[in-house]
Amino acid sequence: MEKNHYQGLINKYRQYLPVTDKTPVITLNEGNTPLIKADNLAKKIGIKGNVYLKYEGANPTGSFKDRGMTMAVTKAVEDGAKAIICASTGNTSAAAAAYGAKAGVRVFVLIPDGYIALGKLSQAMMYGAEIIAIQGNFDEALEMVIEISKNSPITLVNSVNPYRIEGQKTGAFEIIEALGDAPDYHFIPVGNAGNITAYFKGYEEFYALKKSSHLPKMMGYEAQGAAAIVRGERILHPETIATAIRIGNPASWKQAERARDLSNGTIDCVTDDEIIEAYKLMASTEGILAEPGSAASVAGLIKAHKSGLIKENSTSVCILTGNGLKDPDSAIKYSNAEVKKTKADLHEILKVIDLSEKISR
Ligand code: AN7
Repeated sequence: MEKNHYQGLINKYRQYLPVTDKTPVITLNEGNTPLIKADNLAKKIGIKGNVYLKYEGANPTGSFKDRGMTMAVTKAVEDGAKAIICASTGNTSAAAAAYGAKAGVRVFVLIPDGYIALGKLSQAMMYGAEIIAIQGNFDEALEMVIEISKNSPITLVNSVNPYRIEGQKTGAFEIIEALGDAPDYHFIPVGNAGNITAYFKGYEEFYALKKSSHLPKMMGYEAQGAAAIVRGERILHPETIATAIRIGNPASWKQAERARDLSNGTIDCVTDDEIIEAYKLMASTEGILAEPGSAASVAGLIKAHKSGLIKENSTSVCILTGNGLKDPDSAIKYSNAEVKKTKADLHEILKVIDLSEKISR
């Protein structure tokens, strides 16, 4: 194969990952996602500094989960697994289903019935996963798949599987390589807290290798109705419009607190209204549609800026964890757009196109 042909994050970062030359790499060429300078957004928020958006929606199944899943499925196959299982608010199930299809193993996914975005469900169905929708939430589904994987020959591929974290830490490597150093602030949504754990591991490893001069402050944001870490207690009935992070008992709770404390960062929460505002602002100012759960990172940036936490001339990176196309229902529900219907008639159409209206920013 062409030497310059990008072949996924395991091949790119194999020296930092637990693989050997004999490991059968299961890849969809994930990773290498765009880091987009968001000057319009920064200006709109009032930030005097650099803001970048890491668009993880550009991964093959449309979310950051692909980074973890390429490693988890690769290692499962290396270890002889014939089946994998996960609990999911949607994106993990889509990624597990896709990498499982590529590997030729059976894939079982447990999802909370009625609480996963349509795009994610359609992906799991098309990739051929065996889908079980439970009358319960993600936390209950996770407890069950942990139990099932303990007692049967099915490999668990949720982020409690350490290979998931290994794959996902490569996001931090890419950011350091793109910027030439770590950013000052790293904004990230927090659900099960695997991703904040993974990014901090990546930042710590490259810092130890002197590829960066400092660690970024890790700024994690839960949804207010699911803010277990912020409130210091398990939330039995988490609620938020951001179904991706509708999680009340984060599995990597302690590791998230460790990342916060060692980096002098924060774990805070944002309301559904703040999430929706950020969701719309990104799309309208930057042309970037990320899903509501991802918008928690930008909502966090706005909140932190309002509290005076962002130093002038600093660099912030927000992780946009999932593609907005995953959740067309939310896009249609929360956009202010009006679809104007007319006859297929030039005069009628020209009446609708009102050139006295200017685009404002
Ligand atoms: C778009 O798919 O937990 O804090 O089962 O889909 O590492 O859990 C998804 C989580 C952020 C939170 N943004 O990441 C699942 C699942 C999006 C997500 C998160 C998720 P973690």
